[in-house]
Amino acid sequence: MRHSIIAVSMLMLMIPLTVAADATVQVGHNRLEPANVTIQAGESVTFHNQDRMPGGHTIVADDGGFSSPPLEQDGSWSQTFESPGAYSYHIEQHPGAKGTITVQ
Ligand SMILES: [Cu+2]
Repeated sequence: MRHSIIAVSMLMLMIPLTVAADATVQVGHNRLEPANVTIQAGESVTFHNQDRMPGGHTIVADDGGFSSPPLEQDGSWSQTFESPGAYSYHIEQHPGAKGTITVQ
């Protein structure tokens, strides 16, 4: 009995970890690592800004479909993608830093 309570408690602790980030992109000056990621519909991508930038780094969809707030150094932001497709994006402050999120 005690063991099953412990097992259930451990499962409940694991749930937030499994729904957190399905893919993570590291963001920096003119840098996205990896720039291209593939996820399943309903999963999310977390962008983590590593570099200090006046005003922060902003992640924006090329078509304006999504946009992050300005990310300070060590700031993170997640976007969930419900519909399959290819989503092109870039860093607003570094337009040459481009990537694609493929949702299957
Ligand atoms: Cu920068």
